[in-house]
Amino acid sequence: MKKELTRQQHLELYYYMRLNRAVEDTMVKLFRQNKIVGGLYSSLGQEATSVGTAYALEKKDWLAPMIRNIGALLVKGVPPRDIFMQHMAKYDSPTKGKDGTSHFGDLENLHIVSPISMLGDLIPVMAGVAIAGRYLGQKIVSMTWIGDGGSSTGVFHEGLNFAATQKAPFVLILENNQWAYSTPVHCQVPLENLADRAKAYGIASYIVDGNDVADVYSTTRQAVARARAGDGPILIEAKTFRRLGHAQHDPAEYVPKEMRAYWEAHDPIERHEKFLMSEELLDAKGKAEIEKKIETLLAAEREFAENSPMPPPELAEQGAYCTGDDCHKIAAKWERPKSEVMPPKSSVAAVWSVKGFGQGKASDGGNAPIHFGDTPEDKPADESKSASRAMSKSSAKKLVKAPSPKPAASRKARR
Ligand SMILES: Cc1ncc(C[n+]2csc(CCOP(=O)(O)OP(=O)(O)O)c2C)c(N)n1
Ligand SMILES: [Mg+2]
Repeated sequence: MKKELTRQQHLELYYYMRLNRAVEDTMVKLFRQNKIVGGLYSSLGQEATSVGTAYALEKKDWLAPMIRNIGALLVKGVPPRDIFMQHMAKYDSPTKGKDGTSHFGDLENLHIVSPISMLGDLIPVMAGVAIAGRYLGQKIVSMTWIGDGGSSTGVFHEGLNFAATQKAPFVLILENNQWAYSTPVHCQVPLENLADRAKAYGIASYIVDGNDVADVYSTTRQAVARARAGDGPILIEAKTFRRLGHAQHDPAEYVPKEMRAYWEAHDPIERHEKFLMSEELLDAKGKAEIEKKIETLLAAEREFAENSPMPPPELAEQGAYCTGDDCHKIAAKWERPKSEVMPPKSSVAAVWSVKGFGQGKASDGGNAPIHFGDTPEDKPADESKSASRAMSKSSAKKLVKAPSPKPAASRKARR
């Protein structure tokens, strides 16, 4: 798979992984200087997963990061200064100092949905984003990440089931870093491969070596293309390892030494660098240039962040409640005149659509699992209302027992 990538792609993946690590190293220094006001989570050793997956998206696509996805934010175009200021709760940060970690997004330009702390909740949200994009004819794909621990939440399953049923163009990255706080995977889920969770929802899945950036990228690219083409959601399990504790406060002494040693020997940046050198895609001079570029960039970004003021006290009382138009300005980007796609003309064929979607038909032409039958079109509205009223009174009970109820009546009986 490595050979499929261009030299530029290989080098960009390397650059973003190095940038990801350098940004987090800088934040550890800031944390130790007491300049970080919130929690600080590390993605040390997981950079290939964050970077390789996000790199497979197009500019118009949407993502929602989790705490260990700073790499994905950098790939999507978030400047390091925003990440520093956000963690330092500075006034110029995306949340103007109101949040001390990674709870920020950019709906207008970068198409990033802000995460919240509740694990799994981004899954139905991003499924919704994917469906909205389809409705607007935008051909977008949405992506979010979930941990091994987070994959056991109820909303993971509800969300994935919803996305699968709706055939949402959505890619979910299950970042299996072997630990959820101090709980190892085998103590919280009886599966060898977490990708098998996809089987429950009838969707495709992949397993990748989460520490091999080229593998992560190539596989995610395939998944993104399939989702965009209408194949429905796809789950990718990236097998990787959380090299540090849950956050700065956790020395993670519960991790067996051999396990740590194994994964340290599979560092994603070192592995990719070795590959680049052996293929003569990078040499010592090129490496030094990349290091210098990152050092210069981060020095300037850090200086900007440190010089940004703390928010004024009066800001605390603003923005707590929605104030109307000045609060949320999320405007849909319509590709066609609204009148063409809004009711009553919403039956106009979409620019891009899933075959059979909305007509009760599955992609193979058969009835979709959620199909209850077509409403007869030839009856006047009043007549069909009174017919269904009569049905509900006199025959609903009988219909529940009937071996093959008429579709419209079965819908009534289920209520
Ligand atoms: C619904 C929910 N339950 C519990 C928590 C508390 N919590 C935050 S992170 C975490 C561990 C998550 O582990 P995992 O999903 O494997 O992600 P990792 O930290 O390894 O990246 C827990 C239990 C939460 N934020 N949300
Ligand atoms: Mg985990």
